[in-house]
Amino acid sequence: MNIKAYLEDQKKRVDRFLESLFTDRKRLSSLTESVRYSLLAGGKRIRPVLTLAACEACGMGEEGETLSLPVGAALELIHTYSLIHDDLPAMDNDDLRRGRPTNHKVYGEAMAILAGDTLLTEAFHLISNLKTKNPERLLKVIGEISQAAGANGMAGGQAIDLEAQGKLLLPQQLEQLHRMKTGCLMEASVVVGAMLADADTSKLRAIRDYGAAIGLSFQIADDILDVEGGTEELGKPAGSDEAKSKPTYPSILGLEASRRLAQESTDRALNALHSFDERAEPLREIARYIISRRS
Ligand code: GRG
Repeated sequence: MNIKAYLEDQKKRVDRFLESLFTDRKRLSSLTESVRYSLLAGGKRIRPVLTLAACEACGMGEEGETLSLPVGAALELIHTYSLIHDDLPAMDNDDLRRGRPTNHKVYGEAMAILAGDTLLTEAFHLISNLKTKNPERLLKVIGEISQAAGANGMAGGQAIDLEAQGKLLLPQQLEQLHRMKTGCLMEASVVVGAMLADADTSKLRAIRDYGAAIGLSFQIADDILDVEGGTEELGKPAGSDEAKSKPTYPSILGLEASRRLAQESTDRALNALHSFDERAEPLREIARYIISRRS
């Protein structure tokens, strides 16, 4: 399959859906402007695409077809909130994101905080508003995503990351940090796709293993790109991890060992899908793409 064309098509579907959000004329304000500024600034849309691909791999199901796109979009809202808050002066203090000035550089810190709060909150509203014959399943989806974004996931990982700056971490500690900060939301992206397709326990387990493994390889690839990529390709300043004394895979293991670890993690992701048929091909290709991407 042509993974580039697949990713491009799915990204377009996601972008169209995201375009339709925060457009209520009565509620248009500088807050919604600032939300749309970051939400529609581009981005690979990898989390919603993972939701769509996992749903497809598990057979889509009656409601998977209609619900996987809005649920995937909700994950992109949460991801965008995390980027806006991550860029704030109190956190990473970055000026550039997705190739444009960061949200707080354009709208000010207070509005950027509110834009993040809005995106996180509205993500759950979006899911809770979906029409379903199986509300219990949607509750499970909400549970999965909220756990991945909260203290045991992304926010908790970000807290550990802040405290780790300038410190030497063991490889296991680095893995735990990244598992929480980046991996949990990526894992949730595929798990909710599988839930919406009514996957059985063994399929759900396999999809979760796949998600955990690509979450790790995504982060290692991100660390390597920060060393090797250019600012234009990345849409954010290259070399910023080192400049901020952040512990990263290349700084702890070296570049070669980091590449090996990313490949091993990709192999684990592919192994997790061994019992899936050709409908899992997009997931397999995404796993390969994650470690070969340039942005
Ligand atoms: C503020 C609670 C809170 C959390 C922030 C995700 C995160 C936690 C910070 C982002 C810092 C960062 C660059 C992490 C590395 C991995 C990562 C999430 C990269 C950005 O995601 P992509 O590559 O970005 O999917 P696009 O722009 O394509 O959406």
